[in-house]
Amino acid sequence: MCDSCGCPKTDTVTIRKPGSANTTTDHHHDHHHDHQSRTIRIEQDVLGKNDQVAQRNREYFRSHSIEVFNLVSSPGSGKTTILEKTLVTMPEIPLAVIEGDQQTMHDADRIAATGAQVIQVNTGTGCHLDADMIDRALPELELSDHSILFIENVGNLVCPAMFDLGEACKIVIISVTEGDDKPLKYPTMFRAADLCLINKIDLLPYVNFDVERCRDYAKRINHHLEFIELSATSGQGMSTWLDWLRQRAVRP
Ligand SMILES: Nc1nc2c(ncn2[C@@H]2O[C@H](COP(=O)(O)OP(=O)(O)O)[C@@H](O)[C@H]2O)c(=O)[nH]1
Ligand SMILES: [Mg+2]
Repeated sequence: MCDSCGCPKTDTVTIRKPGSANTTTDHHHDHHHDHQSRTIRIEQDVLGKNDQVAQRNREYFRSHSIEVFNLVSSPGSGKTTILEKTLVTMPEIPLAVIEGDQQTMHDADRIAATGAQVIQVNTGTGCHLDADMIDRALPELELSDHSILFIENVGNLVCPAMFDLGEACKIVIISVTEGDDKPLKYPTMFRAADLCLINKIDLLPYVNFDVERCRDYAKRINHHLEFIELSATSGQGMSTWLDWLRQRAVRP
């Protein structure tokens, strides 16, 4: 459970048995309303402060022509592997990475092994990166003008959707081992993203994942969402992804 973003919103929780009508939870105690309004107030405070810092980050990135992508997904979808492959195959644009995880330097070590600039942010019990963490990490990197900064968020399809970091856009990654219904189950994340990478397509022959159904579900949530199907390990689709990045990078 996250200790900083105020989830879950008790007013939107429903509990249901298959085949039965919705039962909205009633949080039975005398201070129900106080409790709810306090939760909402805390959330508004947290998100309001975050948005101010995110805006400052965004202005900094814009003034230096740095294109920033916030990579969001469940744990294990292949974010770090995609980044490793991207970093070694796109030498013409300066690239840097901010890694977010609750614990360990594992991902930063993997990225550092490619020769790219990287800084790790460990969030402890926190389940997402926020704009202030990015603000504090930035002085540790020497970002060049006209570069790309990737932010690998903490593996979580829920809370990172709510936190603007000052990025140009969020990129949601789903791998074919996760099930094609995830866009319907986690709509906030798919609504917040501009691009969806469908990763691990080398495993399609072995899993029950319908790519068209996944795209259709995601389009119901976000009509503007773009898709790239790829396999970070086999390299299939990687050139489409690299072309997408090249088009987004701000030219000198
Ligand atoms: N088969 C297959 N495995 C992959 C692919 N991309 C990543 N993986 C594996 O998935 C696991 C999790 O990858 P990782 O990049 O650490 O995921 P992250 O938690 O999202 O950063 C690792 O064992 C990777 O080798 C892929 O395209 N195909
Ligand atoms: Mg990772």
